[in-house]
Amino acid sequence: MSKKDYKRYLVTAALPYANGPVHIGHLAGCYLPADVYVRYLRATGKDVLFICGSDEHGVPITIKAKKEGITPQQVVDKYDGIMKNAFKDFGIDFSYYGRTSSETHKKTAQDFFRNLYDKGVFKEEITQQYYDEEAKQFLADRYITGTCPRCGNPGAYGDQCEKCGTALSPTDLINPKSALSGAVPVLRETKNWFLPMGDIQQSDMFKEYIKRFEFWKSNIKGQCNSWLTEGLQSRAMTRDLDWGVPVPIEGADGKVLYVWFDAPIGYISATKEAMLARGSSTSWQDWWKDEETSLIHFIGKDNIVFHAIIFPMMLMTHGEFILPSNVPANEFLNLEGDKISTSRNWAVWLHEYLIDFADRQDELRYVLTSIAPETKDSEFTWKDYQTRVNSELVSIFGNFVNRVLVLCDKYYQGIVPVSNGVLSDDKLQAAQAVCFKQVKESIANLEANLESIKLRDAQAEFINIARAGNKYLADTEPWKLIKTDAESVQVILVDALQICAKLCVAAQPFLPHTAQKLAAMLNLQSLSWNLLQENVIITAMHALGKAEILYKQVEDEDINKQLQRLEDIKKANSVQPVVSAVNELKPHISYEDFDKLDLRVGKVIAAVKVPKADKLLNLTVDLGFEQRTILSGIAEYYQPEELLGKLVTVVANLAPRKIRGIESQGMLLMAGNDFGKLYSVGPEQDIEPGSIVK
Ligand code: B3M
Ligand code: ZN
Repeated sequence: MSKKDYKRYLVTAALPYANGPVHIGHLAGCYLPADVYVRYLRATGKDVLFICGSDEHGVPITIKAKKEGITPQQVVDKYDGIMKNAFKDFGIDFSYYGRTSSETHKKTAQDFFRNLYDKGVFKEEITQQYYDEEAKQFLADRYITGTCPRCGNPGAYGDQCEKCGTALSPTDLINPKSALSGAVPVLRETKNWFLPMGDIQQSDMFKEYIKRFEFWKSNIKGQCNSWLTEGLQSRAMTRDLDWGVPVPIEGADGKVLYVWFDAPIGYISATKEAMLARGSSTSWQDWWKDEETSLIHFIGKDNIVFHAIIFPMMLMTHGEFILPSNVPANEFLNLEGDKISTSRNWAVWLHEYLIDFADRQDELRYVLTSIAPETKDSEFTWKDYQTRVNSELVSIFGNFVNRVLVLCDKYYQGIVPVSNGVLSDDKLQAAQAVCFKQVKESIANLEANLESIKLRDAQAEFINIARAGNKYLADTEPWKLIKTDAESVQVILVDALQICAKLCVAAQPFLPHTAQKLAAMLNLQSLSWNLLQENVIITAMHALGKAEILYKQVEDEDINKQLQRLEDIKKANSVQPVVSAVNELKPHISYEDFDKLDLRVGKVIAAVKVPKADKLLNLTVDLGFEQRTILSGIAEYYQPEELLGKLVTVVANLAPRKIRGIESQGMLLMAGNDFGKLYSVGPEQDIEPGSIVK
């Protein structure tokens, strides 16, 4: 983001699908960073609106409804409430939390569509789509299953084979079946309205807009640029479904808006509702139509293209709206060595955390910000949670504050003494100078990092302030000095109180519950951010409040309970696939059949992610006599850099196949089952690339 100072800040956090509860991956991905940033802006006195809400349309909702045997409306009613409450209990302080099933939203989304339609923005196209004659409806990609043409997995979906990672379209599937009725679907013609993204990409307004990518985080810039280099394709903004916002034009019966068309408009409709609740039907426009507003979308990395490209294209073709000034997207958070997964129940659920760790929201906030996946995927483990809470929050921050308040209570009965600021000898003065310098530097870094949304680094500086305070006490030992030099002790403790006050102010974005508690202990009325620049916040004769312990130790038994829970889930998950693996031994083949395979040892010499395909890696594999490009569906299991130099087994005579426009010239052998990690199969010893495997 440029350093421009805006009149107001409209911060959004991705609207979560109302089809399941919130877990730590969601929090670390966008809700917590958005909340930290918003709390910072508010503390600095900025005019901020923080918008979120439930995304209640789309196939994920209808699938959940089918699974639970209830209606989509019942699904969203249930989860909207659960999510909203969990966010609130955790201290994600939205200005407004809306929902996309609201009337305001329906009207706003329909008006938006109509506006673009009337301008002639959309291209009408007739395409062939699968239709279920029994269920009497067109089938969304996820509703069609069949055999993967690539790996033979009989349970592949119409948009993707989860076994080999190949991105598919429904017509690629062998023996397609409707997941609704089991019927064999038939192809039927249907008309839909497409956003011509390729054309918009060429427009001057789009070219002007993408200049701002320059100021954005490199993960977003990188993903966007790779989409743009590949060239954008038109995408249907309407779908043949019965759950969603009806398409508001003639001849569109039985069609709804594409969920990614309506959902981001949810930010606008929620803003309207927020302003209506404040008594104004027009002021929402200040937030969406005034260039003095900075629009910032916090999202997870799987939502980048929708927020950085498609929604801005919608906004710019509409013409009345501002465009995002930043889209801070985080990467993914893993849990105890594995990808977080709702369907496998591999998650730390927020509502469960809030029960097991009642009133310890800030501990989780602290840990999640410490490990925030700001630049690459990161990992949550309970052991690390315990270590960070105990050795940082408890031992550094909590301990410092407690020592200062206990000493002030003991020596001065909680009434701040007079300090002339001058210490009696060189050694004490040196300790004081070191401390002041460190605190000043840390505050400067903290602010710079918050400004540029590097929250992980910002929070580290916060702890550094407490660390400097602790060191000051350790160097000067006021508890010993009190016997010989009471005047210096007054100076030291008054200095330390100023640091406590600064910590209280600076804690607000990260640890809001703690900031409140500490403000009561220090008896501070204002926590304005400007106070960080003051030398004296707490003056002589000020009455301090009652000292309390800020954080409890996380005990072994606390985390063992959580680890046991995960262990149980792992066991439960591992039962089925073993059975199916035993069942599905394939029929015999002849030696001649086997001999047709040309298996070679290859060495991975380059590996990159394939843009837009979460599961695919593009590998360059050296076979000794030549180098091959091989696409492999293992991005979930391997970071590209882990593969560099690895010896792998390549099916070298597999006919080349185009995936995502890239020709894959072979396949890697991988070992694994349907649920866990895949492991590459390679020779036991270092051996020449190109060696034959037989
Ligand atoms: N509900 C996708 C998701 O939860 C989607 C975000 C919408 S933001 C407008 O990942
Ligand atoms: Zn497959």
